[in-house]
Amino acid sequence: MALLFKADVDRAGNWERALTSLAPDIELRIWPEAGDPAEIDYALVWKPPPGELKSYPNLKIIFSVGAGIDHLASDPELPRHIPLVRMVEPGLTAGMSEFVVMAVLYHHRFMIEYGLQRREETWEEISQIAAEDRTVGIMGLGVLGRDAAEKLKPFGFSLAGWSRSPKEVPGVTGYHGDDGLKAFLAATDILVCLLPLTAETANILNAETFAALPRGAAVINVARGGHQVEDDLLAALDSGQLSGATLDVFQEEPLPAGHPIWQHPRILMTPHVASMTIPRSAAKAVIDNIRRFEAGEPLTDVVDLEKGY
Ligand code: NDP
Ligand code: OXD
Repeated sequence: MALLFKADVDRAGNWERALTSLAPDIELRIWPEAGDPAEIDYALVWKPPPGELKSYPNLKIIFSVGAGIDHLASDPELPRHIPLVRMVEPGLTAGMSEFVVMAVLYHHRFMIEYGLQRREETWEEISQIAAEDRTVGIMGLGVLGRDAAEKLKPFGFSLAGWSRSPKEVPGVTGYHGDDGLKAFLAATDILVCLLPLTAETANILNAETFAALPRGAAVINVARGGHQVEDDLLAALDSGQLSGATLDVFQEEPLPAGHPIWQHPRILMTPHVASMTIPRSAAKAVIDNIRRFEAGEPLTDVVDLEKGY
């Protein structure tokens, strides 16, 4: 039995240790040293070259190293009859919630304003706002959105969530579908995007969306760059409709040299690191699913390619 690994070469050693200690019976092959393609049963991948996955005739499961699978789903040659499993693992979830809490607090406690003051050597208090008087609205109430909401609860924020189908999350006011979007945005002071990138959600962070938020709202995008229309975001920041943004993802990554986002004083940016899959905990998620498959049990976290997530 062989598992092909094609992902971040820097951490291949960590993955190898984690996978082989849990499943010594599974032979690990690190791409491009795949050996005989017919011997590959499983593939664990992040951004494989387009068309690559169709070259393994006996592939049984494709595992994505990331939670988002948009880059795999957009491969026209993806073997769509093979189950595609996205990454759901506690390390990735915990890291994302840490980042979201950090960014929400950054905007809530006026760190953008104080950063601007500091540049001007200005010393000025801004009245604190109680957390309960701020609504954090999370777009996407899936694995990551729900955990972020749980981690924000102890601070006392008012919480809202927007999903495709209705969701009951205690302590979170739920909105759903296109019909629920305007009301969700109108209620949101700090918007967090944790949606998958699909045909429906592409460019959703646009001028119309920003205009539907209360004036001075902040936007945190930790999902995909394809969700944001960057010119609209810059215009909304420059007009004061938005007070600030935290961006971890960009339409083009790495962000091109000279792009206005690099220097914008109202943007906190990071290079697509809001969260990372942790090999130790992720290997367990992968091996558990392989064992389920071997036992003829249903797999968990299989992507619905029709929905795109
Ligand atoms: P899930 O699939 O668990 O959740 C997706 C959520 O989005 C669901 O609540 C779903 O609604 C909702 N949704 C999907 N389409 C729509 C739509 N058209 N309208 C309204 N709501 C919609 O995903 P995860 O929480 O695991 O991950 C979310 C994304 O985060 C990933 O796809 C990935 O792109 C990104 N990510 C980014 C990372 C980074 O470092 N920047 C790291 C990890 C992930 P419903 O519940 O009704 O199905
Ligand atoms: C993911 C990511 O989707 O890291 O997991 O972006």
